[in-house]
Amino acid sequence: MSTSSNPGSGSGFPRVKDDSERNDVSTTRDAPITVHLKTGELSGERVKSTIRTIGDLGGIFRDEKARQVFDSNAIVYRVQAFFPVGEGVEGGLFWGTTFIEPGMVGDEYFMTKGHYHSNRGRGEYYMTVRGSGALILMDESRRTVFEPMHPGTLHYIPFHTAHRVANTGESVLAFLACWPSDSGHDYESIAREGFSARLRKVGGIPTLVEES
Ligand code: S6P
Ligand code: ZN
Repeated sequence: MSTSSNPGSGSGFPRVKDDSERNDVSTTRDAPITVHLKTGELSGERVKSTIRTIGDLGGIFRDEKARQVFDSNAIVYRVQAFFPVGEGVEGGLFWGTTFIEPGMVGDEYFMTKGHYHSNRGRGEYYMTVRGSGALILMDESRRTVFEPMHPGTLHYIPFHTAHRVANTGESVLAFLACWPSDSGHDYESIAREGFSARLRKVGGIPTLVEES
């Protein structure tokens, strides 16, 4: 099969005209994305970043007073992601890295908000590249478990499963993720019902403690 040449490739990579509905073989050839394997950092013109601060995480931690002691602008985590097609498009895949700072709110580790995929029939992969942490998984019968995360650990998140990550170490935790572009994020169910257990530091050890 012959491949068509890219007219702009001699003088660098041309900008992609429309990110949202693209579905052709030049998606990353025209505007490459690279992953720094030691840090997880993504680079490329089309990488988008999101930051979550302590102020964004009201209602997430058990000890609300301990959360309010922090500067509300303190960063808890940030996400870099590549969306080759629009959010909600069926058949595509997204890629991202999440970086969680070390820290504690009361006896809970800095962690992500956590979500189900709005389209419950969508799974996901995570792979840890830096630091140590825990992937907390809860199925729809509200059974919660966690998997330890260390550089190189691969985590399959089954569909119909809420997921959240806590940084249990003393340095930044970074993990790569790949998920279907029609997954969506259901944060509301977590805001309303929470996880059935919280990962707390008990006697110095990350321990899942059932909510009473
Ligand atoms: C997306 C994937 C991750 C999270 C990220 C932040 O499906 O699971 O990219 O979005 O780890 O977590 P959260 O719960 O704030 O979206
Ligand atoms: Zn997800």
